[in-house]
Amino acid sequence: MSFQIAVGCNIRKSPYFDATVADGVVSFSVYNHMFAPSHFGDPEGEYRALLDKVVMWDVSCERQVELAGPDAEQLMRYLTPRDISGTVIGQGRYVPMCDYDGNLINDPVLQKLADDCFWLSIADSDILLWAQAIAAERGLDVRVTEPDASPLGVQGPCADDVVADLFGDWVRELKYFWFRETDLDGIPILLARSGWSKQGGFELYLRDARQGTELYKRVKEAGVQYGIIPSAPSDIERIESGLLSYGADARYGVNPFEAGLGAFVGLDRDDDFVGKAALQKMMKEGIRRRRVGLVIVGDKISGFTHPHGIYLGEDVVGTVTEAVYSPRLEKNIAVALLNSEIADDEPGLEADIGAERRLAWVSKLPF
Ligand code: THG
Repeated sequence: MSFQIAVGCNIRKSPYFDATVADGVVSFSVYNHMFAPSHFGDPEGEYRALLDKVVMWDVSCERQVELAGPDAEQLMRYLTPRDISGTVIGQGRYVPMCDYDGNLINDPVLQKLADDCFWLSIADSDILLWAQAIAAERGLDVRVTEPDASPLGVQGPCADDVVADLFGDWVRELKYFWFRETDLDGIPILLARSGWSKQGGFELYLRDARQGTELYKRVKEAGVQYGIIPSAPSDIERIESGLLSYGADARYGVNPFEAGLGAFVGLDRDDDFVGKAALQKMMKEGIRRRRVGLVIVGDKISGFTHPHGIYLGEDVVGTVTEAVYSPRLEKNIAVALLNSEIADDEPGLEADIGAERRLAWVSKLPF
């Protein structure tokens, strides 16, 4: 393709924007109305560094939505089908969100900062407006705002060493999705054990956008001895690991059962939440399709830019939502939404990969 996206004022820039440009970012995507690095020129090398060493990535586009005030918890409970009771201050939770028809509209990570203050670290959709409207229409006493908080990810087997060198050995004890408010020589940070890979690591939520370049530099310097390189969330690793990419694998019209997030839907909750009646009905009626992994035969696939069909003969029986070549598995792997009546061992499936159809079979997620 021979076009570019203009770097204009209508799309927001991360506090790490200048630092990633200086570091040689080659490609951005747009996520939550913000430029988000997608690679630094060598996606496969970046993937290897994530598996073998450590990478850092700007995920400032995972914007925060803050719910603060006496009714914050009530609003939080209403916004997600997940039962969040028992969540304590300092703890995070994965909390998919639905619309009133039971469709998935986001899959944020919730963080409880205080009894009356929650953050939602959102995927790519406008939850700030949604939550503001629901709070106002329900007459709740809660302020819904975007705080000054921008996650910088440090992921990979050496992530603990890098982050411990910066903050101290206490970080090694932090449990998955738990966090602590701290600082790095005066740079205010919420430090969480989290991140969009299965290689382990942390996210440093910078709480002063003016200090993005400085924080980026400090993390990089601490990582040098461990071989850190700049990167971005890896499509290859996230597909191998079966992590959902809201926006790519599901956008409007996919429900959490289809998306494989049924475990996070608390249908037996006593209290009401957005989408409850619709989700109960879906549970009763069963789902039409489900998210699966696919192995696609043949040469290395590259550059999957939009969803394609899955065929059984001439019938379209699903959609491939993203496909990559996995160097670890030495196979083309994909995420797909497959019609429920197709069995896991169906031998005749073909995936459209753009220029041709190729034989494909279902594989469990994670690969
Ligand atoms: N960082 C931050 N916020 C985010 C993302 C991020 N918000 C949106 C999106 N990415 C959230 N997506 C996921 C998806 C899966 C997981 C975490 C974030 C995950 N899931 C565990 C798993 O699949 O095994 C299960 C979690 C659980 O059991 O509670 O880790 O990258 N800041």
